[in-house]
Amino acid sequence: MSTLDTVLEGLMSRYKARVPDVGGVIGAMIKENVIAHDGEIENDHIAFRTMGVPQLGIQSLEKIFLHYGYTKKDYYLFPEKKLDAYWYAPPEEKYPRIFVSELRVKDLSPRAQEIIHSYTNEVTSDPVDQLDLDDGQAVDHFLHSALWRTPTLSDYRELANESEYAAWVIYNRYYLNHFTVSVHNLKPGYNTVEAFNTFLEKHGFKLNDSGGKIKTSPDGGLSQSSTVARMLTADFANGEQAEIAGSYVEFAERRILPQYRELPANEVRRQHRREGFEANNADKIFESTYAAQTGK
Ligand code: OOG
Ligand code: NI
Repeated sequence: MSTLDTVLEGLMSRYKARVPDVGGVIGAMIKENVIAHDGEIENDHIAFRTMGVPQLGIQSLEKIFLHYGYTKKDYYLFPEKKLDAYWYAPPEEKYPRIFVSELRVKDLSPRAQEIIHSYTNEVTSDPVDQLDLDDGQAVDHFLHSALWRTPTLSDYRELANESEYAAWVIYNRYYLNHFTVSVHNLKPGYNTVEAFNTFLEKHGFKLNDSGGKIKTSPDGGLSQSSTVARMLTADFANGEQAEIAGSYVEFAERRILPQYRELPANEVRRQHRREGFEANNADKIFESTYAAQTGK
């Protein structure tokens, strides 16, 4: 097994244990014979959220995946949510793309910046520089260990008032934010986001409806939907507990590009389909962990 395999497996196993909808969706797919019992799910991409401070953020986290052969691709800006993001193409088709976003901390109010820095200042130098990136266990451990002290509930709530993304990262850190079921290679009846949403709702999954349940790029090539993050009981400092948003599951359909529509079905590969992401889709998908969605 390669180091990248070890790291991805570690991320997925923690994520499955924490997000009941992951096992729920996979179980429903097996039950309806959408995939075989031991069947693989094509993972379109995974996503991380980060704090944009000099020693952390995208520039830090990306070093891990660049080391494993990922290539940095397009940039996206989310002015209202105060976020920057990039996506990364994998070294081989069998691996998922990676979407990494970052909070533009400097654009927040002085008080929100003060709260964030009180935590992130505990990290005095870029922690990825101290990691042996060829040691998969060490990287796995890093991605699932605390970078800063456990936040207080009042800091969490104060941040959430200004940026729900900030509050999410202060508590959840580098836990996987979502993985994404690629639907276009599934069997007919399930191979569009529209059909897959019908299947999900029949099985009782709640979908993010910000901007509509299906988010489609202007070129028509990329459609996405996602579940609403379920609440989990979080342990805050001083023994306080509260229900907060955890992670969610996403679904993506990449259509065949116009110039390849005549290809025989068995010759269609990833490179023949719509690549990358779409800022307007992503803007709404972020809200899968926001109170307006999770409170429904
Ligand atoms: C990421 C939201 C955007 C996509 O595929 O466009 C996204 C997040 O919630 O952190 O996943
Ligand atoms: Ni996504």
